[in-house]
Amino acid sequence: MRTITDSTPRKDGFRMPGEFEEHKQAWMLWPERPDNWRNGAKPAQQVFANVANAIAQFEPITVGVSDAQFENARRLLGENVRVVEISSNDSWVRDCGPTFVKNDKGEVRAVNWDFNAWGGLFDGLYFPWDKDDRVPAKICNIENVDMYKPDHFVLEGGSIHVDGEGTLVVTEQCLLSPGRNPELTKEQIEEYLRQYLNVDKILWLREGMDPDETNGHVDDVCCFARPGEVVIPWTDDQENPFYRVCHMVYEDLAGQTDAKGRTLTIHKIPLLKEQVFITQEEAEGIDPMPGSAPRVAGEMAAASYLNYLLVNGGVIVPQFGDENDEAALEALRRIHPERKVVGVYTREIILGGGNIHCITQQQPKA
Ligand code: KQY
Repeated sequence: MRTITDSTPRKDGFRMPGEFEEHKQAWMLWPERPDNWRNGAKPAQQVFANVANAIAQFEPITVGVSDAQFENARRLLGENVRVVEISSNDSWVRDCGPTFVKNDKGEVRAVNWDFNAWGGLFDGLYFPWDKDDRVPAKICNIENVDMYKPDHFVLEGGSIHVDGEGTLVVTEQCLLSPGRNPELTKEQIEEYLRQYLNVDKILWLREGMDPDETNGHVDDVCCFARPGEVVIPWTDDQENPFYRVCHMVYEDLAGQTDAKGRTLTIHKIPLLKEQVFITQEEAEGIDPMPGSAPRVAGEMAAASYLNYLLVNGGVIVPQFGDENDEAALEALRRIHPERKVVGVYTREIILGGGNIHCITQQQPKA
């Protein structure tokens, strides 16, 4: 495996494929830190296993696990799930993992961004994050994939979605946040994105849904179903706390064209009817630790059905026990008639700060 510091994917003809393109496999990391996952992470581990086992119905899945958790993870994960030893600070491989890129010959490489736990010492969620920051290199080593290393550029995978044909969607709230790359201007950030994702058009949304956790990652509010078609969450209920942001996302996208000049088709999927609030009992199961953002009873989670993962022939969708669970699945069946839509109950993951998209990372087929 080579580390490439003197070129970029754009210069070498590599681009980030859309998530809807064919995957070789998906990656996950195993949760265990008790200051983020309640009850020693036991309930979360069962849900992570359910997500991995659901993905395994569609494509290979590899889960990175610490030595201490190897036997436990092996017991909960299906036989068709590959388990490898990778130490990490937490389990958000979407954000700390590599971003894979591919060229027209089908060769695959990766980009290893800097990771600083969603804002570093400014407003990051835990310290230290050094093990997370080494995850991309470890995955690339295991896969023998050459890896681009930009010169000090902080980015998380959950803050980007591409159409694979030159269009990228991001939020200003996240990419321009002071905890990421405060020394860079918006134009300089755009140049990094153009070079390392090989995109020609960047669609800037103003905000995402979770200002506190990820500074508004795009993967709760917009993704591509296929080139020319985006999906956003929606509600007409003005009392819904996410009404304002959904409508703002719609305004930012309506009438926009993509890199190929197509006017975007905007698909809407429902928001939850009732919000998810962390209960007293759930909060009491978390071990507070210095250096980690506290989780307190009554806190509202940024729960979104949009934090789903596209897999080969399928869509793995968060479910919350909400009145709109089935409507979200139905909407995705209409948007993706070519895929099987599978729901997984993920309250435990949203209590930890994310959902299915945040805990997974796709590796394109070479
Ligand atoms: O992508 C995400 N939503 C990750 C959130 C991290 C939460 C850490 N407690």
